Order: sequence, then structure tokens, then C-alpha cells
Amino acid sequence: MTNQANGVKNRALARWVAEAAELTRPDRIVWCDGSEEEKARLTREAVARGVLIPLNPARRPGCYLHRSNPNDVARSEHLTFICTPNKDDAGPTNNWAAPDETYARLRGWLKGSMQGRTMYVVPYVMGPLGSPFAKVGIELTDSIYVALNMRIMTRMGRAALDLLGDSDDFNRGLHSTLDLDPERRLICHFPQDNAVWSVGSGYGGNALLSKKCFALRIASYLGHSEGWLAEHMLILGLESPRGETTYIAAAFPSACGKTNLAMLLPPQSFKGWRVHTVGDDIAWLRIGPDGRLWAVNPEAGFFGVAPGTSTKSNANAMKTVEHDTIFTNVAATPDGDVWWEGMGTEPPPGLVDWRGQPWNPQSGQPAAHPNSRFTAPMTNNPVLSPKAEDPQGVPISAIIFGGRRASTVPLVLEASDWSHGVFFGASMGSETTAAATGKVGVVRRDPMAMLPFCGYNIVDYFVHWHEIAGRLRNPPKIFEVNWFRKDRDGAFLWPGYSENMRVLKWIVDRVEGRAGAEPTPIGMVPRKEDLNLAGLDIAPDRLRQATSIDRGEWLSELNQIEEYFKRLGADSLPDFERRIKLAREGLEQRG
Ligand code: SAT
Ligand code: MN
Repeated sequence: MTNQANGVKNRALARWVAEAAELTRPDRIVWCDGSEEEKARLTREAVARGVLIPLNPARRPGCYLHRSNPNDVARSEHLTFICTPNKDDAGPTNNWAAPDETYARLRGWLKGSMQGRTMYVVPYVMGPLGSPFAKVGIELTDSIYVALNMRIMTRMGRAALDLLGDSDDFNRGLHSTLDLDPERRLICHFPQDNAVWSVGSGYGGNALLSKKCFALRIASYLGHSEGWLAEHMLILGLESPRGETTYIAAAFPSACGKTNLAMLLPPQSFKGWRVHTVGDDIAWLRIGPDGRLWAVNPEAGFFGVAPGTSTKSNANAMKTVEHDTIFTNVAATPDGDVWWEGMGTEPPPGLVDWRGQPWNPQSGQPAAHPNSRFTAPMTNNPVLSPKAEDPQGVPISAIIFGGRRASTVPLVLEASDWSHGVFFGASMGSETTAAATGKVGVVRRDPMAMLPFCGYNIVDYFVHWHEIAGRLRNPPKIFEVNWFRKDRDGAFLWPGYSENMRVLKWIVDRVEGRAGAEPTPIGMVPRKEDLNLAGLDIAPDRLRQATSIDRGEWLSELNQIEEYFKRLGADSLPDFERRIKLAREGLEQRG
């Protein structure tokens, strides 16, 4: 076995890599340094092995296509485990397994699993370099695709080893694709050890251990004990024509438009308004010395959903993926470009589908997988915030919770205070999407969009959210949004995309105390005159439907929320009980 661990002085790291190699028996160990030379070398090798297919450099310079195993196209939540000594520490929303048994079982699977393969040692930093938020992870992986994606998604290489120094405080990620057999696929988290072992999958959140595994599940656990929050939130800066920027963090479940909102282009009538992206998926939030909530995006790239991304839905994402991007499971055109459903162009003849088969438009099958993705460096984004690399992060003035709901939830609601906002987040629901394996389109409760990502007991997580308030001197206002409400015929009531700017503007105006609102038993809603609707062609009746609170729908929603909290064991949280009671009383009085 060759091992280029030259000059690696960190003994804890060297020892751990040696242990993992002893178990998995790779032919070679390659320590990634993050250099351009290394990127070129790994890319050449991935191309030679058919892992990456080069795209036409005239159309997509520096871009590659990867086709995953068709059985491995989304996160596998049923195979994702939190392994804590006590089952109760994982709580009612997580799959739990005992740490010792799980290590033993995985060791059995991993024995010799890297024979004939290379083990890549991928050191990375989450959070801006020099930031008090920054944390180091090391992923050991036998997937060259993972190593190349990690290079885009994180600050990968030398910088991480430099930051680590001789400390043993780093996330230990061990990843092997084995033979991609779903019967031997498990994604296991050991919060007490700051470790993740993931086997049998090479896809996205299952395999890029920096992302959901470390930056959300493990980090939420660390945040709980250290007094901060790791959240499934985009971060954006909204700059007014006067040059004042307000920062907003927003939680939505996977594949509900977080990337689109984070890169939003305001409509024509909003002259001088600009959105800047700080992050599109994950936020680490801490209370600053000024008593405000400060946020960084721990990632350095975007792992965005391709289908539905178009010049209309997200012109900035289309620019972001013009170069130096890895596409996964999209369709390929005969001239070496990419295509997906909802790209806004007709499928060209001769298209090859995500499986690598000639695509037949009559087949009724999509050409790109619904969860096909692009991995692009955040610096490709034309509206990247100048604060994206700021070690201190950005001060958050508003938090948004959002889901995909065909009915009931209005376009936007404002909470009366922080704890009311925690109730919004804890009770939110969304229709399921293709981002996780399972049935698509059924409403499931997804507290704070963290259901698959909270690495500890969700009831403790709610309490942690409540307790944060006690230390905030200037808490952000909290809102709930729903861009996806439909009329009786199933048509969307609100145009969405760029027009969501109108809702963001109202939110900023509410933060500044400039806009009006109407109280309802559920929360504050904007009246027609409170929203800037200039240049928007929407029938007053449709706007009314989009923003209305239906008594019957909400009485039944509150029953469902109450039942859900009971199932979690969160019904005894005094504030939740009070919120439900107040909302019910208000609705009954409305008659
Ligand atoms: O596959 S990922 O978990 O990285 C994407 C997502 O589901 O948000
Ligand atoms: Mn996500």
C-alpha cells in the first residue's frame, strides 16, 4: 500500500487514517491538498474510469456529467441512523441503533472493502476560514466522485490541516460505496464521537458527509450542547435602493425552491433592489456579542436540484452552472450539453436520458432524474454576497419557515414573537418531493425542515429553540410562507419565483416597522394594500384566496398539529399547548 501522508503531523489524524486503512485495506491512500493540479489529476482519472463524462468545453467549459447507479439517486432516510447510547437521545423522529452493535456490523461490511481501490483522505473546513464558526472534518472515501464534489462543496485540502494543527477535534467521516447494494447501505451517525460512517451509497447527502451528516445532524447535536443552532436554511441579503441590506434565513424542506429563493432576481418594477446569496441550504447560527443572531453558510458550493431550473425560475443558477460544474443524473444532448425537464427549452432530438439510454419522448419517463443535481462552486454565482466569506457571518433580521402546501397555509404569516415563531416552525408541514426515496406528494410534518436532519431528540430541539430566545437581545422576527397554495382546479394562486420578492419586501418592511398587517387567530397577514403589487397582474380574488385563513381548514390543521405533537411527546411543552388553544379560541370566535 502506498500512503503519501508525508508531513502530516497530526497524530490523532494519522492514527485514525491508519486504523481505517487497516480495516478497509485500500491499495493506495491519497491525501487531498485541494490544489488545482490535484483537481486536474483526479478529474483525468475519473474520466478515464468513466465516473465522469466530459461535456462539450465550448458549451460547458470545465463541466462533467456523472451517472449514479439507478438504485442510488436520493437520500435514504430509512437507512439513516443516529447511534447514541440511549435510544431516547435520538428521539421519536430518528432511526436509532446502539453504537457498539452498529460499529461492529459496519466493521464487518467494511473489512477489506477498499481492496483494489484508493482511499482519499479529504480534509475540509465548514465555515469561512478564520471564522469562530469554522469546524474541521475529514472524510475518508473510496469514491473519486465524492472527493471531487467535496472539493466544490467545502473548503477542502491544506487549509483544513493547517486549521486543525495538532488538535483531535474534527469530524471523522468514513465512507465506502462497497458494491452499491441497497441491502448493505447504511448512513450512521455517532454524535458522541463526532463521527459518521456511511456505506453502500455514493449519492449526495448519503455520501458527501460534510453536508447533511456533519453540517446538520452532527452539528445540530453540537449546537445543542454548545448553545448555537445548525439549521436547514438558506441565507440571503436583501439590499434596498438606499443600499441598506437586511439578512434573512429561510428553512424549507429539500426541493422546495431554497436555491431559487437564495438567488432571486427581483421583478422589473423593483428597481434598485438586489438579492445577494450567502447560502442556499445550511446555516450555522450563533448569538453575537451584540445579542443578535449571526449566521454563516458552512458550505462553499451549491448542490442544487436541476429539474425546474430555468432562466425564468432561477437565471442566476443557470449562470452558476455554465462552467466548472459537475452534473449528476441529468440528460445529455448529442452535442455534449445537458438538459432537464423544466429547463425552458424543448428537448433536443437524440437526447440520452439519465441512465445513459436513448430517450423516447413517448416513454412517459423523464429524461433527467427528478432529483438530478448540479454541484457548482459558490463563487460561480453572479449574485454571491460579498459577506459570504465574512468570518463573523451576517446578522439575521428575519427567519422564514416554508413548505409546499396545496391548501390551508397562506402566502405569508407573521408570528407575534419568537416563541410563536417556534410554533410555526415546529408545526410546519410539506408535501414530499423526489429529494428522498419514498412516496412523492403526501403532506408530512417537517419541523423547521429538519425532520430528516435533526441529530438528537426533536423535543429537546424545540426546547433549545425556546431557550435561545432568552439570550437574544434583538431576536429576528419569524414568518411562515407558502408559495404553493392552489385553487380548486389545482392551479397555483401565486406566481412565485421572482414575484416572491414582494413577500420578502413586506417582511423587511415589517422588520423596519414600515408596513401594515391584519391580525388573524393564526398570525398576522398582509392586506392587499400592504404588499407592493406594482407591475403584477394578479386578480384581487386570487390574491385574497392566497392570503386567506379558512376556519374549517385551520381547525382541522390544528387537530393534526396537536396529534403530531402528541406522537412526538411534545404536547406537554407549555407554549405549544397554549398556542393551539389560543388559535382555536380565535377561530371559534370568528364563527
Ligand atoms: O442529497 S442532499 O441531501 O444533499 C440534497 C437534499 O436532499 O437537500
Ligand atoms: Mn437541503
